[in-house]
Amino acid sequence: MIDRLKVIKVEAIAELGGISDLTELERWRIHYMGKKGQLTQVLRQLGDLPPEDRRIIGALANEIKRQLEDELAGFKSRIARTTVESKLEKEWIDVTLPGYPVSPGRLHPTTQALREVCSIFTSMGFQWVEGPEVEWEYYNFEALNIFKGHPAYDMWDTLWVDFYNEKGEMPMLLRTHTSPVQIRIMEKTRPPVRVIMPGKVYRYEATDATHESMFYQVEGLAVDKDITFADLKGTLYEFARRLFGEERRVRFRCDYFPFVEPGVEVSIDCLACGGVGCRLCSNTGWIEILGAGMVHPDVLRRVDYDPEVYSGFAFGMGVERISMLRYGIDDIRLFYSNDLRFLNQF
Ligand code: FA5
Repeated sequence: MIDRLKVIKVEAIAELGGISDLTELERWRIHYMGKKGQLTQVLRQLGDLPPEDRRIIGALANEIKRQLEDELAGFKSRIARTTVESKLEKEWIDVTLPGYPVSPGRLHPTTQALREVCSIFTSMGFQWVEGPEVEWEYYNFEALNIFKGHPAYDMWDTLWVDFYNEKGEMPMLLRTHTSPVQIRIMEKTRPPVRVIMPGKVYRYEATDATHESMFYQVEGLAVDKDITFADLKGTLYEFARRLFGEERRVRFRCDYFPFVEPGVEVSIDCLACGGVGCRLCSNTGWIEILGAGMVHPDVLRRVDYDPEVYSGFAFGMGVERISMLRYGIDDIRLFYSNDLRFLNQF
């Protein structure tokens, strides 16, 4: 039995030398040390031996078993090491290579213009506030003196939302201008009020080179004792000069908005031709930038401001149109068509 054990040991170690993968190794283990393995069979027969032989042969068999187990463990760790090494060899990367350039992006031209416009007004003491884009009919129209059936409803072709107040009487809409924020602010505050209200507005209209169905406006409102039309003019002159340059001329002409009295349209002399007349200004020499006026007394009354004590002015401008003028952009649809060739220029 001793010879048999020695043969098993020599054969096992020799066989191990020719093994190259883990599957073969497992087969080897089962062959020698599995339940019916060569070595296991010898160990099973130990019980039949006289005690003296059992002690000697048992010690030898256990010693051989331990040696084979050590060989097995050593082999496994060698295979694992070479597998990792060859994997590293195959999959190496050069970590010193420069990465792909990542474009940090930039602000959209509308955002740039909006921030510039608002920073001019905040430097004059106006506070920046925002209101909801989905608005009640009351704030968008009635609170601003635009009543049902009034022809002024047509001035703001509206996108209605299928949602009503609890009584089912008042629908919601996508606000057609930023003027409803005037009412929300005045309802919550007492004069003096000086706010600018930027945001998105929506109109149900066919788009063309100067009309979008979604665009941005910046609204302004100042209410206090003794505010006059001269304050409105002074503020808007200052704004136009700071945004478009010291040499700009500003024109005020009568216009109609139901929530102001008097109402005006404000234009600057054409940046392209200097006022002589060209295609950009339709040969008039002037380009309209905003609507404005003195807050109508009925609007003040509706928010519980006494028009005998308080007066105010308001204005509203289209932000994309301001950018178009400054950069000579001839089609408003470029702003939201996501063409990087256009956007990268700003
Ligand atoms: C108004 O929306 C008034 N709420 C402005 C106002 C506020 C008047 C406070 C008096 C007091 P209007 O519809 O004219 O007015 O629009 C104001 C500006 O928005 C226009 O001068 C123009 O610059 C811009 N605008 C109007 N319609 C469009 C459109 N479809 N696409 C892009 N810009 C537009």
